[in-house]
Amino acid sequence: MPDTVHLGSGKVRELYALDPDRLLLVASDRISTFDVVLPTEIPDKGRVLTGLSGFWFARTRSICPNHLLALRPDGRSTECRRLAMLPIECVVRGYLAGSGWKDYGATGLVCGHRLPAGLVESDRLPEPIFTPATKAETGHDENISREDAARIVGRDRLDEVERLSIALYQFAARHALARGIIIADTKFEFGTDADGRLLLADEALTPDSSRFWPADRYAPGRAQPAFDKQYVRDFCEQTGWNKTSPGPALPPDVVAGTRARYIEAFEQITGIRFADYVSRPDVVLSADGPLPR
Ligand code: Q0Z
Repeated sequence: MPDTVHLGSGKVRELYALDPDRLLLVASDRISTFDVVLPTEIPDKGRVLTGLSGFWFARTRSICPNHLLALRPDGRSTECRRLAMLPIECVVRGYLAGSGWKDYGATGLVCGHRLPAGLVESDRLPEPIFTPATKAETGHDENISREDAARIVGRDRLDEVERLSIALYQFAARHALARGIIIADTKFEFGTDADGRLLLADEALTPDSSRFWPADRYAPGRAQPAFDKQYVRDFCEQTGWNKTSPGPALPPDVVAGTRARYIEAFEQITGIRFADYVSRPDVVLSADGPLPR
């Protein structure tokens, strides 16, 4: 890509500058598990995640404006407004999993929220909670209290991102549950434009930024299978891999099964055939589903 400056790499994504006001976010087919990027790619994973993000950005504009300008014809690249990113992760949890479950077990609290006694792993919470975290350059994001988050972004800004994050989560979780997928929790990132307007940015409501659980297998009291990475995790456990880099190469059946799960999640949530997205990525951006030919 001539005229594009590479700004940075995430574990599975690349970021480029298009001009002073616009960025290009490219989702690769790389997959990580236990925080390690594996040597084998999952074909079309980047397209699935880009299409899902685009779908949510198009449908949540009335809740919160966002950075999306266009999807590229390759289906894996998003042109977006360049923003000043807030230095916190805006996590919303509707269910008790991951670090929320750990913190609850240790203290009965999650980021300062006092939860009812007697909850079990993966329980649905009485209402979704906002649990901000710091952005760790390397290693794990760290949960922080509302007070710490307020010291970082300011009280008014924090109130605003909390309200928007909960509203975005409630909209998406309700939509996904009606289509058989539980969004247990999710992470949003916000930024401000030159006029100080707050916009939703980065990726939104994808399996890489959220926990997606198949609703038909949901049973609290144990960890839930991930919608997307379960075959990969099961395979990695079988190999006896010690979860440090490099990870194991994935056999063809694990790749095919995982690819099928990503595509299934895309089609279940969007109601759009993945093949239609590949031939015309803009289909996810029209509010009424697939466009007429
Ligand atoms: C996103 C990231 C990736 C590495 C910065 N609209 C925006 N304006 C300014 N900055 C960002 C965005 Cl989305 C931004 N990241 C995360 C993405 C590779 C890091 F593809 N960092």
